[in-house]
Amino acid sequence: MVDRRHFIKKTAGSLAAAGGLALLQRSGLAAAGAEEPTVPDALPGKEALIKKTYRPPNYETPINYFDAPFTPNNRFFVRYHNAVIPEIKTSEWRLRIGGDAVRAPLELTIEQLRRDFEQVEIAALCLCSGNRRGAFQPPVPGLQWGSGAMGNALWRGVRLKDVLAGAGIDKSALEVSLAGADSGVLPTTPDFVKSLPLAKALDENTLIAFEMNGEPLPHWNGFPARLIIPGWTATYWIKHLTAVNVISKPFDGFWMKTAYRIPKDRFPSGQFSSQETETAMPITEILVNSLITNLEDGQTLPNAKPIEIKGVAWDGGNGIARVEVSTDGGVRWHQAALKQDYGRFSWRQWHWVFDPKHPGTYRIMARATSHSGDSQPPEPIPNPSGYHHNAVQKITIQLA
Ligand SMILES: Nc1nc2c(c(=O)[nH]1)N[C@H]1C(S)=C(S)[C@@H](COP(=O)(O)O)O[C@H]1N2
Ligand SMILES: [Mo]
Repeated sequence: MVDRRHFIKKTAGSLAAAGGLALLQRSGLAAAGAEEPTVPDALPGKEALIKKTYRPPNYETPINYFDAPFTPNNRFFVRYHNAVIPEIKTSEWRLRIGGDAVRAPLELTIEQLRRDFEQVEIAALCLCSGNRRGAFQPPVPGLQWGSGAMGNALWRGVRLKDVLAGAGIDKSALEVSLAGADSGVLPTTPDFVKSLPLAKALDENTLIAFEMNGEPLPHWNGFPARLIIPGWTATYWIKHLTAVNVISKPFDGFWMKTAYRIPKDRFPSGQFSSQETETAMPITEILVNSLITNLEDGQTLPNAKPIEIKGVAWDGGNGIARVEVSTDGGVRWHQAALKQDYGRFSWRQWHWVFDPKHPGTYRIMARATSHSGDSQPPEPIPNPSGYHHNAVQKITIQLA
C-alpha cells in the first residue's frame, strides 16, 4: 500500500535535484507540513533526519551519523527561525557591505568573493545554542532538541576581515551586523539579524564560507554563502548571507536584545561587552562538551564481547585535552583514546573499549576536559532559554 507518508517522502525525494521549500510550496505539500503528521522526514537534497518542525524547517541529525569525523552535507542538521527561504541563484546573489562605520560601501558577486580574496579552509563544529535543550529538567520553552542539533564540517571561504578591509572600517566601528535572505511569513516577524563585536568580526578564523566538505553549501545550510564563527555557537553563523553592516552603535534587533541571551553570573565572560546589561549577555563561546555516539539509554547488549564506546568531544577553541569514560556511574574513570586532531575548532572523536566481566546494569558516562582545564559539570547550568547544556552524559545499558 502506498500511504500518504510514503507518497510525500517519494515526492520530496524526487524534488531533491532541484531542491528547496519553494518547490514544495508550489507543489502544495508545504501546507500539509504544518500540522499533519504525514510530512516528509527528508527535506529535498537531505537524507531522512529527525523532524522537529517543518515550517520553518528544523531537523536534527540522528547521533549515529556522528560516527564520521565530518558530518556529510546530506545528513547535516537544519535550523531556521523564519519560514520564507528563497532559493538563491548565484548570478543574482549580491553581498552588500555597508553601515554607518564603513568608508566605502561595497557590493560583491560570488565570483568576486571567490577571486579577489585569499581562500582558507577550516574544520569547525556548527553547534546550535539550544542543542540538548530537550534534556533540561524542568523543561524550558523552545525547540526540544535532542543531541543532534550540531555537525562538524570543513568550511572553505574567505576571511570576513579581508572583505571588510576592502570597504574600509571607520574608527567609530563597534559591531558588525549580519543578515541573510530568509524572512518571516508576516511583515511583523523580526528578520533574523545578528551582530558580532568588531574584534570577533575581524578574527582571522571568521569566514564567509561558500563550500562545506568540498562541495557548494547545500541550500538548507546557507547557499551560496554563510558566516562561520569557529568556537561560537551557530546563532551567529548567518546563512544565505546578503548584508554585512559595520555600525557604530550596539545593534538592537530582537535576536540580539531579547533572544539568545544568558545570565551573566553563571557562565564565563561573554566577550561581547557592547551587548551586555547588568545581568545578561549574549551567548557566545561554546562550552566544553562530549557525546557518546554509539550507545543509547536503555539499550540491551550481549555480555559476551568487549564493547567499543565511541563519541565526540569539543569546546570553544582551546581544544580537547582528554576524555574519560566511566561504566560505574562515575566512581572510576578511564582515559579514552583521542582520534585525529583536525584543529582546535573541530570536534575530536574518541573511543574506549569496555570489557565487562559480568552481566548486569551499567551506568556509562563520558567527560571531556579542554586544554584550558575546563570540564563538564554534573548537571546543566540552569538558564531560562535552555542554552549550553553540557552536563556529563549518563547512559544506562543492560548486559544480558
Ligand atoms: N539566515 C539564517 N541563518 C541562520 C539561522 C536562521 O534562522 N537564518 N539560524 C542560525 C542558527 S540558530 C543555527 S543553529 C544555524 C544552523 O545551521 P544549519 O541550519 O546549517 O545547521 O544557522 C544559523 N544561521
Ligand atoms: Mo541555533
